[in-house]
Amino acid sequence: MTRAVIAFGANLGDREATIASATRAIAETEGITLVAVSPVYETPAIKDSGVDHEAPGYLNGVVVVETSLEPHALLDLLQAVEASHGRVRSEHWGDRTLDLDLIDMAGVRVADERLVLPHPRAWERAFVLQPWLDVDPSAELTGRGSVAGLRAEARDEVVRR
Ligand code: A4P
Ligand code: MG
Repeated sequence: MTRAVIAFGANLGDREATIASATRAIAETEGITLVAVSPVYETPAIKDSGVDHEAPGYLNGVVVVETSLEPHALLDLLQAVEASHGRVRSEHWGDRTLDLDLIDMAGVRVADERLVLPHPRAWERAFVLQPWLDVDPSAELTGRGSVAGLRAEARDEVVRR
């Protein structure tokens, strides 16, 4: 079993209901045991151009799991759960009902056309680091060091719900 951190983000539709339903779908999957579900944070949308206060705000958080799935099989699951919750891919970093990102899998490194692990932008995102820290104060991001240290440097704004 490998510990994996999955980040969720939603900024369209009934965000709480989507997150609750997606968490349930992940937890019910064979080969996955839910370890922790973080508090949820309200966060302004980050676009290529920076913070976009005009776009609908996000709810963000993380779930920590133990899994026997290989990284790509876990990504397949996350994409299936996104699809079953109405995710449509159009604009890059566009608004979405649900985004599920694989953040870290306990030291595993992957870099291919489908999957980059650890997630290349997690280290600088308070909307990932803060909820992860809440459920695991001693967490380490593979190759980047302590989540607490990274969180202290992250500038984006998160407000606990
Ligand atoms: N992919 C590669 N590595 C991974 C990984 N570790 N986890 C590939 C998940 N997917 C991974 O993702 C595009 C492709 O990345 C997938 O086909 C997968 O094979 P996507 O979910 O289709 O598109 P995306 O999420 O728009 O792209 P991207 O670049 O992953 O975006 P980010 O970095 O996830 O950012 N602002 C706030 N406040 N909160 C947010 O949650 N999220 C984003 C998306 C932007 N702004 C945000 C938030
Ligand atoms: Mg994504």
